[in-house]
Amino acid sequence: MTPEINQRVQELRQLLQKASYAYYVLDNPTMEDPVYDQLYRELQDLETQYPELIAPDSPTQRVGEKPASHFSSVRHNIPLYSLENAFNIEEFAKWQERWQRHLPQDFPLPIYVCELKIDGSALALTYQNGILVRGVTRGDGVTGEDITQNVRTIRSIPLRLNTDNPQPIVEVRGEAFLPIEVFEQINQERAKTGEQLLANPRNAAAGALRQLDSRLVAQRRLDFFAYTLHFTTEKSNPPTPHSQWESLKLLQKLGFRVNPNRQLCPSLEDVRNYYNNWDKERRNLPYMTDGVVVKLNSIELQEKLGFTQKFPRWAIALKYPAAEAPTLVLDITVQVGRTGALTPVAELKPVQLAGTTVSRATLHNSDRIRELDLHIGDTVIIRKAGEIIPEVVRVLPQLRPGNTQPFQMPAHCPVCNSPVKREAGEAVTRCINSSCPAILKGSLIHWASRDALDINGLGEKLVEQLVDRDLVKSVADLYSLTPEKLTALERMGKKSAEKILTAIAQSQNQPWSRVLYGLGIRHIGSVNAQTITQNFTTVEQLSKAKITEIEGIYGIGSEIAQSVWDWFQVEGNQTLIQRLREAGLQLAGEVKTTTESAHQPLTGKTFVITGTLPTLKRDEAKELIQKAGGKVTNSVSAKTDYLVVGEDPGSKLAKAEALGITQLSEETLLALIA
Ligand code: 0OX
Repeated sequence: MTPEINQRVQELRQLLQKASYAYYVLDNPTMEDPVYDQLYRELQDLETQYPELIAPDSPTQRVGEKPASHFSSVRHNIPLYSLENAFNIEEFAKWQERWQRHLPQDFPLPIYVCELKIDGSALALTYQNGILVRGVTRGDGVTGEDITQNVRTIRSIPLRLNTDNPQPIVEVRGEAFLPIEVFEQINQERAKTGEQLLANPRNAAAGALRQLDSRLVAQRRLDFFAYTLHFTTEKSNPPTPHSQWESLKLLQKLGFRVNPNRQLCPSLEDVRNYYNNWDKERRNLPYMTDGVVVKLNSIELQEKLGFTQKFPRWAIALKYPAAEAPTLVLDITVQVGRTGALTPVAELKPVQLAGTTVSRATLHNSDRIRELDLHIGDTVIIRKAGEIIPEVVRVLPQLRPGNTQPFQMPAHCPVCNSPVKREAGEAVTRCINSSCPAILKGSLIHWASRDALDINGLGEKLVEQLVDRDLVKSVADLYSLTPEKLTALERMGKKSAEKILTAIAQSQNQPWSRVLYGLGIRHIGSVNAQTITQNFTTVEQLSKAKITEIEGIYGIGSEIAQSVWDWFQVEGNQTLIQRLREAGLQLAGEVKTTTESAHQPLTGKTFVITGTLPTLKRDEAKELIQKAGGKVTNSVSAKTDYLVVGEDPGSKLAKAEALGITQLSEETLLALIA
């Protein structure tokens, strides 16, 4: 290993760290994804070649290679206190009077800092000489679980603090959380692949953090807001903050994401306004909050007031009441999904909850009903879990009428009446009759969905009719529908029938990855389908592949591989593939694009240069690009991959912006071809 290689590794780390910080913490990306990926791969290759260069703060070290066997229980460096709760401003005023008694009577009212109370999982992070060395769950506040490997996967947590004067030990606290959008995506994906839905973002985040396999944690895309900063050992010139407000600013400087919706509030009136305002506004936030945290700003005052047995005297959680309401369970019905999973649903007496009328709530599965001890006729408390899916929280047994019976999951499918099955170790009961109309309807809707074959107009109502009238018994039958068959249906004119048949015919051009996703194989979401089809470019290859070969694909685990393999073993599925082939669907095609450029970093890429570059002359830049396998042209078009931008760029920049073409600085260009 030469000093040049070492220097290159350091340079790559710095570039990637800077880009990652801009993307995950500042929400202001400075580097395009393909550029990031290429630099990342270069760093990875160098670290594979020279393992002695691997360092714990390298961006490549966020995800562990293999799962942990367990988490150790460790003692917190500083205990994590919980917060006293107030549920309205009057309770807050009483708390204010209480802490004021600890101070002289004429003590002026100090300033508060109001922060949003993020509804996630508290984490304690330890940085030693600026490097993240430990991440621990709250636990009981004195000891927690060491989940360092999982914490490292959270991109907005820096692996190295952004400072030239790292203190020996820095302790940072904050809240890890799952953005609502990610939570919803995960649940949509789970619904499609027949997995149990996650109850709410908080549980989903806590569950993810306790996964032993950090590769799975990384897939959850957790985020983190920091709110407490401690220096436990002091070196010369520790940048000791004097207030919570300064701490938050310093945390941000050190590289953490700090919630921007904080506010200094000099009076109780200001706190009241903040609390009331965010009760409405929080519904527009991309993450869950369950209240606000009010803290005394002055650290000196915080130290003076200290702690009770359980809580700091200088902070309080001013919570919003949970969206809960009592109602009556009129019935429990059972739905059958595309995968045959039977989901019990509570049919409720309609009730207002957080602005909407709720008349149904999921009961997940029979275990959950047993846990709740729920009978039809019970009065229950329902909650909008994470304000997203209504669920039954508990039963009020004192209100149970006489003569009710515990609910029994049916032994037969409520749709096709064939016997149902519950696999050992699984919570889900399934209908295993593959020609069950409920399964068929679900499969057709999935086949037509946007990320699958994207057949416009083939919605729930039409699918109902097609299946109920025996016009369609498999997705392959869609391709032999005729205008006559369709116009015989309710509310179907000649024009609509033509439109639908055209949409069905167009789906024959959809790529092989979408067809694979559309087949609805368990655990195969659209991302997995793309990964698999990049590696198995024809259905023949995939149907003949061994489990180990499927598992060998990066990002595809054993459960997924098993599921694909199982699917192709079923004779009926082989027949389906044959029929889809005859119908003209794409069952081959996607090729990995990265292999062709393996030896030359810019092979296949077209560049345009505009403006004056800081160090290179135009011709020099052109030559460098060409030597690295790239092509340089004079004008921007849809075929341009990158625009290299210098000072005073010409009209090419506007055109590239309009076409959404990736822009590069000279620095990034050089990094790409180095
Ligand atoms: C939150 C949150 C939680 C620090 C000392 C007592 C409470 N969930 O967003 N805790 C704290 O502060 C701790 N701040 C927050 N913003």
